[in-house]
Amino acid sequence: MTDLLASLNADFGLEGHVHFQAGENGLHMARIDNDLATAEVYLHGGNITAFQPHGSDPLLWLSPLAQFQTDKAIRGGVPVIWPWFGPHSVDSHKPQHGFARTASWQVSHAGALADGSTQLQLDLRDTSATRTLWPHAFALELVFTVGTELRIELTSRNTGDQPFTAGAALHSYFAVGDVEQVVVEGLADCEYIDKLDADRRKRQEGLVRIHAEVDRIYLKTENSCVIHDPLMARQIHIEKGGSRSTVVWNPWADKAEAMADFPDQGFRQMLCIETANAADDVRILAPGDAHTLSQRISLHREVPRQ
Ligand code: TA6
Repeated sequence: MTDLLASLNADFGLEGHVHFQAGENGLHMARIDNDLATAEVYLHGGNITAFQPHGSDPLLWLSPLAQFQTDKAIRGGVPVIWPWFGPHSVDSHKPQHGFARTASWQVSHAGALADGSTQLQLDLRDTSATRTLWPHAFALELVFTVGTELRIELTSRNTGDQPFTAGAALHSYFAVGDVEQVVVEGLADCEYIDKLDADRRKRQEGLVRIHAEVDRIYLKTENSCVIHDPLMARQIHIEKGGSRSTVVWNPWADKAEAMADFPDQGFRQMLCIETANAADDVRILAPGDAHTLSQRISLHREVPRQ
C-alpha cells in the first residue's frame, strides 16, 4: 500500500464505512461499503464511478473502456464539470468541460450519519496550473452522502478579490436496461437548446424519448426528473438544487464509435441526465460568495404497465 493510502486510511478511514485503496490503473479511490449501499469515489476528478444500494443493480454507468489516465476524465460515473460547461467560450485549446474532472482532489472529511449513510468530502483549490487555465482563486467542496440514496453537493466559493462567472454540471451517467425503452419525465414544456441543430431553441413536447443521438440543455427548470426503465422495472429519481438547467445526452452509435473509451454499443445501456449551471444558467460569484449545485438520486420500483 502506498504511503499516501496508508495516511488516508489513518486520517479518514472508517470501519464499516470507508476504506482507501488503489483502484483502476493504481488511481486512489475511496471504497464505501456500509449497511445501506456500496460506492467507489476516485480522487482523480472527484468522480463517483459506482453507486449500488444493497439488493439493487448499479445505478451509475461506467464505460468498460474507461481509461483511468491522469490527463483524461473517467468515462462514466459522475464527472464534475467546472468552471465551464462544454468548450471554453473563447479558447478552443482549453479543455472541454473545464479542469475539475481531471484534477487531483484532496480528502478533507469522512463520517458516518445516524441513518447509516457515509459522508465523504473532497476539496479542490486553485493552483498555478488552474490559474493558467482560469485566472481566479476558488475553493470547491464536493460532498457525497451514500445511503439508500446518493446525494452529491458541489459548493463553489470565490476566494479571490474579483467576481467570476462559473458554469458547472454533475455529469451523471445512469445505467439503463435499453435506452430506447426508457422515458424521461419532468421536462415537458421546457425550452431547450438543441446542440445537434445549431443551438436552436425548441420546446419539449411531453416525455423525452431516445431513438437517436440527443444533446440538449433544458433551460429555466428546477424540476426533478424521473428515468422510467421498464426493462429493469425501476425508476431513477433525480432531484436537484441550485440548478435551473438540465442536460440530456446520449451519443448514439456514430459518436459512441468515435470515442476510444466508449464501447460501440454502450450507448444502449446509458443515459446522461445532468444537473447543471449551463448556458443561460451560469453563476456569477462576487468575492466571498458561494453557490451549491446539488442532486439527490433515489431508486424506486417501476410497476410494469398493464
Ligand atoms: O453533456 C453533454 C456533452 O456536452 C456532449 O456534448 C458530449 O460532448 C458530452 O458532454 C461528453 O463530453 P466529453 O468531453 O466527456 O466527451
